[in-house]
Amino acid sequence: MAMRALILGVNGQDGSYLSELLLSKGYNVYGVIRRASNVNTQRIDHIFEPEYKGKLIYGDLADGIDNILYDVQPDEVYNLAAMSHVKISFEVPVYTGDINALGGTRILEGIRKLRLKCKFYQASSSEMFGVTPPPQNEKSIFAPVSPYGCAKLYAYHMTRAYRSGYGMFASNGILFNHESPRRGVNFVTQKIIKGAVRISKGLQDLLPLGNVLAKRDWGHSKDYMRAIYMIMQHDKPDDFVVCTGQQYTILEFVEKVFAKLGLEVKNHVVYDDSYLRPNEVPSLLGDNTKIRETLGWKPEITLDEIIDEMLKEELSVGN
Ligand code: NAP
Ligand code: G4F
Repeated sequence: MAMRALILGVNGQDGSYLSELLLSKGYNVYGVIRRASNVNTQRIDHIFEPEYKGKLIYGDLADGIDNILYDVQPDEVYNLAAMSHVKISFEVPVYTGDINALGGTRILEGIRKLRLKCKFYQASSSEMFGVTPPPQNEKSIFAPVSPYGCAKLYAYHMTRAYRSGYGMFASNGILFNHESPRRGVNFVTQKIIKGAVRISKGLQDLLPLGNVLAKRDWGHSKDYMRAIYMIMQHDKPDDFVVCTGQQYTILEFVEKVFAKLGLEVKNHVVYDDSYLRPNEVPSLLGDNTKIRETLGWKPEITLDEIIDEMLKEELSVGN
């Protein structure tokens, strides 16, 4: 019988790539979407229409999803749902805690109460390392400095607590930043790509950015969804850092994009302090030794290839 996967956050960047991966492996994929006042399934319409339409179920982590768990009876549950923007988490810290911290607990508790035998994956984040100096790995100290990072750390520890306390197959992937053409528009990579393309087409002159000296370890969402699938197929539940081990500043990312379009950074990029956060995570650079040696995973898509793919997609759409 086909395996049944339930994805929370199915219409997000990662949920869309994970759906494609699991369907290619013969899974029955069910996804939870929130009611929105406008269409919010653009990333997955090509996947779930028309034959999978019935497998998108309305739900919200604010509410709990026991009824969905009961109806779907999944073999694997992937919790990718979150208020995923770090800067915005400072504006809505309580809501961020409700969804990103307690949301995961609601799922874990639902699985436990319903006595389901399913595996559980929690989308943990390198933002949990906060101000801990790089390189960061599974043994590094967690020192989050944002409501987002603090909430994610709560869910990380609850996942471990349900694993040790109830013997559940519950694993964390601690993923560093990952991007793609499906990345949300207000994350820095997509903002730079869209801005640069608009500048190259004469539709915009300036690109305002905040702290361009922050450093990130960027991979591709597709590579990282392959990693979390491998984490879930491991012979035991465990926690893994997923990263490339390569680091760039935001400015270096801008320079790469602008060079590919023949643009001069100094003519267009301006500093705007409204994009600063109350606390910054200055330097993320992961060490992926554990997942490479234990599961044989390694990233396959380079940052230049990510930029090329994002640019190609952006240049192909009208602005
Ligand atoms: P994303 O594109 O922002 O997707 C987030 C998903 O969560 C969306 O489907 C969103 O639905 C859903 N969601 C938000 N609030 C919800 C709620 N209350 N109930 C149910 N669903 C809700 O984020 P992503 O980049 O795919 O990231 C996936 C997960 O990995 C997130 O948990 C994120 O925090 C984590 N993560 C991401 C990265 C990264 O670099 N991308 C790194 C580490 C960890 P709507 O469309 O309705 O908002
Ligand atoms: O693209 P960002 O908003 O991503 P951030 O804050 O690193 O968070 C992302 O990665 C986390 C993993 O570490 C995920 F858990 C989280 O869900 C999300 O996917 O910002 C990257 C950097 C920051 O240092 C920020 O201060 O870019 C800097 N930045 C400079 N100017 C900007 C801007 N960020 C945004 N979003 N917009 C700017 O104009």
